[in-house]
Amino acid sequence: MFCYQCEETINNKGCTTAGACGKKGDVANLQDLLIYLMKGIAICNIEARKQGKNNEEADKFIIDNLFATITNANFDKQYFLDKIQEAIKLREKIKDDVPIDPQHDSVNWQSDNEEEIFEKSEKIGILSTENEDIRSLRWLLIYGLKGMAAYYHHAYALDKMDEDIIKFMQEGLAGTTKDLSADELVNLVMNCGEIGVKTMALLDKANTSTYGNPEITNVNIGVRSNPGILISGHDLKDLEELLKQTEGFGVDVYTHGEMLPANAYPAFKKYSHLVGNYGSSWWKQKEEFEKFNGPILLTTNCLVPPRDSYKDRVYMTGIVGFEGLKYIPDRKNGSPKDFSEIIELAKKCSPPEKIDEGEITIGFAHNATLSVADKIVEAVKTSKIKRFVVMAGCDGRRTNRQYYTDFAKALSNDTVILTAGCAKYRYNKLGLGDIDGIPRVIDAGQCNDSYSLVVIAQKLSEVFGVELNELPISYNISWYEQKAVLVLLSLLSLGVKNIMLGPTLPAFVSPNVLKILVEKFNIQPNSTVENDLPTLKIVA
Ligand code: FSO
Ligand code: SF4
Repeated sequence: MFCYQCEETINNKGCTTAGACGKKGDVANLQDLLIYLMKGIAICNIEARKQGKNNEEADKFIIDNLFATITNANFDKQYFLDKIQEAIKLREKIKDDVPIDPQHDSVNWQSDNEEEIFEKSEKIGILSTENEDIRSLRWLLIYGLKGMAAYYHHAYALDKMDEDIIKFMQEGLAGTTKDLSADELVNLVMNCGEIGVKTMALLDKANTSTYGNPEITNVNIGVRSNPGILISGHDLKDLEELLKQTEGFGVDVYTHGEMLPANAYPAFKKYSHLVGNYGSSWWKQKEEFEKFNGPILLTTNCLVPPRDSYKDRVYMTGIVGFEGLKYIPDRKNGSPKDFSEIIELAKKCSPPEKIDEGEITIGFAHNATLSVADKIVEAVKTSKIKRFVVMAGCDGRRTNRQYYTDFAKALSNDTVILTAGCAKYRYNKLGLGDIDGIPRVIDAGQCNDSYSLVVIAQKLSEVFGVELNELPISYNISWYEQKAVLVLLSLLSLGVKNIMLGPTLPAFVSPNVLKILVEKFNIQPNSTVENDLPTLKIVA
């Protein structure tokens, strides 16, 4: 195996025998083969689309399965073996409908023999592209597409679709099979950022038109005495159905990790048994799931291979996979998922053990933040707010992430943090206070809600009549997995410069590709809090 898609890749080079995330070598190889076959499907479906014979099953397959290969989403060997067979069938079906010029092996290769499948899976991975820079750009593009697929997946679950996004995903995949120059690949990567903004806007529309605009909300982080169900991941539709089905059973529902922002949506606030958020970010789940005592539903990444002690209480759904865990099947013919087994188990469980108490304030997506824009503008004009620092992105388990807590603590009282994603857990319980009622941690929501930060920045630039890069906003972004890659590319496509990225730079960015990013955008690695504060023009 060779995988270098996330920030935890071993020695910041690549995982080669097993993933630091727990992904086994054979699963990593099968994921590579599935991506390879999806490139073949993309090539075929682009042609089919041109001839008005687009295969919608192929569109959906690519979205779901790019998502399934994202870090910490699916560790299940059988899942990938099955999907490889489905991919071959699907591709052949398109070829039956439309004659395809066999331009690439991914359009032709097939086998149902496990030995041959594993043999092939070792040959078509990342290292099969010899030129380091071309390899870097191809995979930068594929990782951006994985992020796009994840966000698009949530949008279409809420019936919001966009043909241009689907087309771009397939053209991007097909592009990685062609003999494109570095410049051509850079252009595709930048296009990926542009379509990334469009995808996040689509998801924002899907979420807010279905569940209302998030409201500024104080969320309980303590526990009650009822048994509970913990829901984690990013899928709001799963939460909606779970809340409906748990009503009236004396079972409480708590959010975990990236589900925290759901507490701010009007459509969810109406459920009195949605009682708050339990715990913190994804990597603490071993400890926190243990103490929760009740069933846990994982709707998306990030799943950490579970301990035996609580494994029986973990349920997966959607694209999440792990051998031996229970799975809640997909919706069929418009009927909701069936969570009754989880509810029955919850009734028999003890209530959660307290790990926190008090409240945190959330819900600063664009609508709520813009509703207090006058206050914010006034605070900037009177120098009560001197600077904003965008600290969006992901959290991770390595000790170097302490940097973000230290950074937040070192900020002076006239600096406001704008955040989204699970990165916030490094500082959202520090009690950093407020400036005339504006909290010093403005939490826009999940990582996909980074779009809200863009809308807020665009509004500020309009009000102050200056360009985005002239605003008193610094960017100190923490990344972990591929959704963060898409968010980064989206910011770059909007022309945002001087982004600081950490805690380490992506291993998949080669020195020459980094040079391009530095020359064009002045991307810079983080170092120490003392050094970075002045670099980011922040007064401590
Ligand atoms: Fe975090 Fe995991 Fe949302 Fe990621 S829970 S790390 S960028 O999957 O998606 O922020
Ligand atoms: Fe390694 Fe990250 Fe790939 Fe897991 S996802 S195998 S930790 S690079």
